[in-house]
This record gives sequence, structure tokens and C-alpha cells, in this order.
Amino acid sequence: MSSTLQEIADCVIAGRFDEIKPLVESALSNGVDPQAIIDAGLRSGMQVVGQKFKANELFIPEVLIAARAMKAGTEAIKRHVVTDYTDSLGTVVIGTVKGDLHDIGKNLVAMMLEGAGFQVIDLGTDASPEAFVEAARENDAEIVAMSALLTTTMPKMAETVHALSSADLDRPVRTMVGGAPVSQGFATEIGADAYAPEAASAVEAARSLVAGLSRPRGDGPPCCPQRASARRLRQDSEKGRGR
Ligand code: B12
Repeated sequence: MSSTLQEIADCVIAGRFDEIKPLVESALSNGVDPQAIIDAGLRSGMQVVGQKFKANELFIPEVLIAARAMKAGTEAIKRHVVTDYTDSLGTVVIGTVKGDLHDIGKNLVAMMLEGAGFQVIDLGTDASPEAFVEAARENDAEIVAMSALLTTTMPKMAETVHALSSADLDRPVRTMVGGAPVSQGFATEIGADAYAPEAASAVEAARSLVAGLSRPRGDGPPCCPQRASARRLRQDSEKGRGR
């Protein structure tokens, strides 16, 4: 890793939020790729924080200070990745699900989606299934994207997918899930239309979802085989319960 990226990672680890902005700005003006700053600088620093937190070497106050540094670094990059598009690729409602206050990853995904030309409505953290449904309705959204970092809040994703499919919305809404404990298998199980492990692939997934939306809804577009497979899972479990 270059020494600048290592310095950015170190700022996150040590929570030096006042130093991170000038560092990121100088890296950008020296031509360092914003994606490399995010991956090898900011995220890599937060990964170390995560390991230290798990090993009880760092505690919540230090993690919060690291999160503040990460946020300052992300803000400094934002204007380099967010472009003003006249034609939006579509509207994405994004939020961290009910009971979960982690927003660093969600903010990165929101920023990358905005940068790619999506209109992003950010519900913040602790967003209830009803809040996702209402925001999707009010904004005529194509995609609802959910983030969860706690295994205990992952079930809220399933509830939100269910609430969206039961709501009488004017247009089909696709769902996308992510966050450290979330996997493709979990996305399939709950009937979400897409999963992505990080922000750049979230943009690719969102593009495929809106491309799929121009097709008739039917059994789900080709980009969303999970929907059919989730339906099968539900049917199997209903049969198993004798319904
Ligand atoms: C920072 C942090 C905090 C901060 C959050 C600050 C903030 N503003 O977000 C604070 C201190 C508040 C916190 C609190 C807690 N935390 Co915490 N936290 C973390 C930590 C260290 C880093 C998370 C992070 O920001 N990672 C960096 C980002 C960039 O990565 P990411 O979130 O995974 O996002 C990427 C992908 O997942 C993906 N992605 C994310 N969202 C989405 C959404 C979509 C749609 C898509 C497609 C992709 C996608 O793209 C992102 C960018 O690449 C993790 C450890 C870890 N290794 O994850 C623990 C961790 C998540 N926390 C944990 C715990 C237990 C807690 C607390 C319960 C602690 C406590 N005792 O109070 C509380 C819960 C509070 C709550 N109700 O939410 C556990 C969870 C364990 C579990 N199995 O559930 C972890 C794993 C730590 C651990 N090893 O024990 N935490």
C-alpha cells in the first residue's frame, strides 16, 4: 500500500478526523484514484478498527471517533465521485434497517450510487419497514436498498421485503441488501432481488435491477433469479407446514 493510503488508514484507526480531510484532498490532487482511497485507505483502516473492537483492544468511544474520521474522509471524496447528471438512472431509497445504527457502509453505497447517476433518498439509520414503504411510494422509487451490520437486525430486511411486496405501490420496486453479515444466500432466502458485498458492486447490481425493470414483472427479471427461488423456498416451507 502507498504511504499516503497507509496514512489515511492510520488516521481512521487513530480517529484523527481533523487530519484526514487534508490528507485525502492531497491524495486526490496527486491523482490517486478515489476508489483506492476508499478501499485501501478508509475501509482498510475501519477493518483494523473492527478487528481491534472484536479483540477488546478498542471500545465504543474509540470506534465512534474512528467512525467520525471515516465520515470526514468520505465527505472529502464525495464531490469527486458525485456528478450532476441531468438524467437520473432511477431513484433508490436507502437506509439502515430498524434497530441498527451503523451507517458508514450505507453512506458509502449511497455516495457511489449518487456518483453513478441515481437519485438517492437516504432514510438514515433505524429505518422501519413502514418508512421504506412510504419513501418508496412518495418518491416513486425503482429500488429500495437496505443495510444491516448486526445479525440481530437482519430479520428486519425480510420484514421490509415482505412489506414492500404486500404494499400497493404504483410501480414495481426491486430490493437490494448488503452489510457485513449479509450474504447472497441470505438475500435469496428472504426474496431480495440483489445483494452486493461492497459499494462498487452495489452500483453494478442497481444498474442491472433498473435494466430489468423495463421488462414485464412476471416471475422477476433475468437479473433477479432470487425472486423465483425465494418463492419456491416459501412454497416449500408452506407445504412443510401443511398449508
Ligand atoms: C463502526 C462500528 C460501530 C459504530 C457505528 C458508527 C456508525 N456511524 O456507523 C458504533 C460504535 C456506534 C457501533 C455500535 C455497535 N456495534 Co458495531 N461495529 C462497528 C465496526 C467496527 C465497523 C463497521 C463499519 O463501519 N465498517 C466499514 C464499512 C465500510 O463496511 P460495511 O458497513 O460492511 O459496508 C460495506 C459492505 O458491507 C457493503 N454494504 C453495506 N451496506 C450495504 C447496503 C447495500 C444495499 C449494499 C448492496 C451493500 C452494502 O458496502 C459497504 C462499503 O463497501 C464493526 C466491525 C466490522 N468488522 O464490521 C462493528 C460491529 C458491526 N458492531 C457490532 C456490535 C455488536 C455493536 C453494538 C451492539 C455494540 C454494543 N455493545 O453496543 C452496537 C450496536 C448499535 C446499534 N444498535 O446499531 C458487531 C456486530 C456483531 C454481530 N454479529 O451482529 C461488529 C461486527 C463488531 C464485532 N466484531 O463484534 N459499532
